[in-house]
Amino acid sequence: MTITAGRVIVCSPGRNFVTLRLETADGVAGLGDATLNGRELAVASYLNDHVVPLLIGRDARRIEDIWQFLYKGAYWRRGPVTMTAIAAVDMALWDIKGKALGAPVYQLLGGASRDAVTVYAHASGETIEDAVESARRHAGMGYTAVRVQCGIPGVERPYGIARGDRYEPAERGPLSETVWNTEPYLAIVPRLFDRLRRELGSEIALLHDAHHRLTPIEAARLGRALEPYSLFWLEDPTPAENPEVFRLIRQHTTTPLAVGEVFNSIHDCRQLLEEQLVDYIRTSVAHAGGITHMRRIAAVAEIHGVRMGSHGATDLSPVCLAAALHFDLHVHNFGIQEYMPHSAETDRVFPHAYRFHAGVMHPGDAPGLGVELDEALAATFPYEPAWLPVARRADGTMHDW
Ligand code: CS2
Ligand code: MG
Repeated sequence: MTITAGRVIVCSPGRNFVTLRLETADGVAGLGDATLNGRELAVASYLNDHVVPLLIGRDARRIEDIWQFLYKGAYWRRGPVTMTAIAAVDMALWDIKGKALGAPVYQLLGGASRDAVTVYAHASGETIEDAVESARRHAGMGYTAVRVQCGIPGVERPYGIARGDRYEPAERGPLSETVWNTEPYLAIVPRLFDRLRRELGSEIALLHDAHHRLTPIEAARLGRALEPYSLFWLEDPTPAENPEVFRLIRQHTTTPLAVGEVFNSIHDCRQLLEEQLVDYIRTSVAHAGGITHMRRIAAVAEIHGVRMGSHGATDLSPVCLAAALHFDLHVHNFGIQEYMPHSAETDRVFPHAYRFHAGVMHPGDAPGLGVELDEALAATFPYEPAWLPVARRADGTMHDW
């Protein structure tokens, strides 16, 4: 099982993806997702220039040792670029191991802890009425959980509102600057959830993403205002670089909190877990060191009564979604998985075994991760620079996007 080659494939079937393909002397190849939205080529270079040359000749079966080799061996630890590159190698090695042993990855992890993985959909609309309608439509498609975002009076292009049939934050062409205003946001979100509960009832799980835009006391105020509507979670209420600020939010509200989509390591999560300052950790397999490192985060979360809820935006490729589904199906302290269906072009470039039915997903039973990459088709969708927008307050001050 000697690694003989590693190739980085950058393609843009609707949006940019970076994929690592590792090959072995036995003819078994594996895929890993290395997409870091808006900073794609940095990871491609890290892999091509600094990782792949070191992998040639190594035993692909030694997943743990290769993880430690890449993490400790670089001397420079953590950070999104490094951890995304390590994650891509890790996913590809689990894929290879599964294919070599003829087993889906979730079986290698210890088998299924549940029959299927509950996912939440994205519902959104410019107005409360449109957002409620979108949530109702998703409930009609079988989803039992929906994240709901709506437009904010006076805020042009707020976060999370679908344009056309899907939400895609990265934009091709010049960088766009949006304007943010917290007060009208804090006023409208409780009204949105009041309508949702009145119209959709108490059964459906409702989620909301504040996308790191609030100060701790604003987040506390929103959490408290949302308590009557029993959210499944309030996501990224405030930037989480300093975990201590979550103490203040916790003092004021029982609305469950979720964080983690920009985390890269267990060290980002540790204090939040130890002090039980959050209820869900939402790290992604692609940005937090792969399946190998996600297992460690989940193990620490479990002893503190915190559940996992993998980030699953469309900027994570089908390879990452598959890896997340194998992990979710297995991990005992699973919460919920985000699911934003990829575009038809993306699905054609990455044929996959995972499937959605009636609000739940299953990774399928194909050996490995169960995702392939049609490289000839991928080559017809060359990389196109794209940027995540930035946000400023009305007086021009940079704000968290
Ligand atoms: C988001 C993402 O899915 C989510 O919860 O917060 O859409 C996020 O904005 C993107 O993944 C950024 O790349
Ligand atoms: Mg989010």
